Amino acid sequence: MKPFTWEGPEGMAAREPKAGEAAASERRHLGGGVSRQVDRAQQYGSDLIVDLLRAFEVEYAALNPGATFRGLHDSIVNYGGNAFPQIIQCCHEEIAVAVAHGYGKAKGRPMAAIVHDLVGLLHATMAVYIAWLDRAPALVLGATGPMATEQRRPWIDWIHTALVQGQAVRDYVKWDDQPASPQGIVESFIRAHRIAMTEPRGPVYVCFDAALQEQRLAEAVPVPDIGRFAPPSPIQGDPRALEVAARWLVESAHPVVLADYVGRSRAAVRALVELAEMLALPVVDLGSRFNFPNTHPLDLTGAEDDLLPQADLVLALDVFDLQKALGTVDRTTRLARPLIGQGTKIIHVSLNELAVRAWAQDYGRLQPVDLAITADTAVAIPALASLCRSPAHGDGEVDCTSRRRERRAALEETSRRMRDRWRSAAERVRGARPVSWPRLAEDLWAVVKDEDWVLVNRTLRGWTRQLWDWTDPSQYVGALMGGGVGYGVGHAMGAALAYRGTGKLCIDLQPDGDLLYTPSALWTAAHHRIPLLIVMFNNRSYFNDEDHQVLMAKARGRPVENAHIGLRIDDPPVDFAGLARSFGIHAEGPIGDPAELRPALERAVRHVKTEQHPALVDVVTQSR
Ligand SMILES: Cc1ncc(C[n+]2csc(CCOP(=O)(O)OP(=O)(O)O)c2C)c(N)n1
Ligand SMILES: [Mg+2]
Repeated sequence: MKPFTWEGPEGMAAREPKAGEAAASERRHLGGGVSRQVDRAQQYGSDLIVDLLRAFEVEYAALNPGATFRGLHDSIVNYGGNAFPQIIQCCHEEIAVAVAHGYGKAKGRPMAAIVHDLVGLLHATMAVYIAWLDRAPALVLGATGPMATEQRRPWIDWIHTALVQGQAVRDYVKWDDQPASPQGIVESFIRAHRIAMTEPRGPVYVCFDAALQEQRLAEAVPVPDIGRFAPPSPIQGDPRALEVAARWLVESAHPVVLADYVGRSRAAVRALVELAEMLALPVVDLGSRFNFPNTHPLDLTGAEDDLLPQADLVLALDVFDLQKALGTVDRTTRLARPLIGQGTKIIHVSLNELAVRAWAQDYGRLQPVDLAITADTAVAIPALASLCRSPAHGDGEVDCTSRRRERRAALEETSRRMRDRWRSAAERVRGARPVSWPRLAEDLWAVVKDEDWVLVNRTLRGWTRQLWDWTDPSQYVGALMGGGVGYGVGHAMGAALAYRGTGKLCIDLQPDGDLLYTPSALWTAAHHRIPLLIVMFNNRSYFNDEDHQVLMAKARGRPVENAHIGLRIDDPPVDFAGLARSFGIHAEGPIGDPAELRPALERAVRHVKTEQHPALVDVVTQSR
């Protein structure tokens, strides 16, 4: 009997590359120097790890090398033939994990990041934390000096070994383990994969003892049929609770939908569109994923300040931080104020309760909710839509049909007016020098709108959503949830790896300060021929914080002229195009004259498409 496997939310890749397509294209460009001889007989503990990676079709392993996994490194290359997984050589462990994070999000299944013992793991920690916050699957594989102390090399194997290493990330991975035998490796790996892929998804860490990796196996250890260890089917909400939610939705006069992580599943987005159309619901996309097409007249993203105070019901779908979603914050006092009224009912459908840990306070402020439903929105939204469609929730005594028609007309009008405002605001700054953010969004749109594009890092503070047509979940991999700077380019490269060979044009909207943390990622992009269009919005500042210093100065009556100290990146200005070229990447800039922008973007897009290689355009922009 074949084991039942639930297919899970669809990955967002437009087309799976054919077997070996991406690797073959890379080999063509990397040239010779690689022995074709591959040893296919499993002999060592680390060969077994490669068999497991291959069984799960793990395409890539991002790594920075280290002696504690020299066994595994050798096995990937000489036993696995550097395919499934293929090594993605990174210059920093934070980049390696960011790549795995971006890939897992875009592909819907994990790749591996291999991090050297304690020092590599400690470098990787912020990236692991961000993957955790973003609920993205990632296999973080680590290594340790031998636990059998007599097998340790003096000094280095002691200073780089901790008891137990997983503790460094335990509070922000879904699971960690350190198997102690070949059979233990099998069980640990399979369990880790399943846990990473079970919603809410996340990174896992498995640490392999160096001696166990290098141990000669008396006989080959078989990998079981992994089909029988698939993740469980998704969690559906309590039917009675869904019934109540459907009734409240149907009866509400002023409902508002807030959608945050819904876009993990294409089916959920489809069902949300259906639900919104059926009941004339305004949808606000909070942006952790692509949740709702902006071309839909019921997309009211940006109108929440007007809608929430009127709302009698809020349907929150997979919202990361409810307090933030339901209110507004005063930047000077840091105090949050709710936008909803006292009597607004709140329904929250999410998996948040399953991701609570005591260490990170990522669960946010305690928020009263009238109906909390633990469920995966991938199955709960379709269920809600079908309940609302059923005759039991028909019009009843209230004339819902005409009320909804009126509501929809009013919402469409609000949406039209909001879009007109955005276009006029963009028009007003079109000629600004250096380039304004809306101008950058407009010129880039003109260049990519006929491409099969996907935004793999940022949105230009929403301008691309406000001025472009976002029609499909595969056009945006979602926000970087961690707010940790230094992360964008690695994450973007991971997503671009997931899409390599699919014909999609991957676009990284890249701030300057962020890139300066991890510029060596550009070398990896060039070396592995990752087709990625990097468009910088370079304001020559850590401007987010400059803004805070201005605010402090004003609040305290201190000189605003000092607010740039420790924050500007303009003396000297960084030559990002020169930096990128030094890593072997086609690059242009700095471009501050808006008239030069579009031709440079056109050349860069052509380069990415024809050469299947990264390109960077350094655009000097307004601060914000
Ligand atoms: C690892 C880390 N260090 C510091 C910060 C504080 N921080 C938040 S935004 C920001 C500025 C980032 O500059 P840039 O990427 O150029 O974006 P800009 O604000 O200029 O648009 C900093 C330093 C952070 N969030 N994460
Ligand atoms: Mg900046």
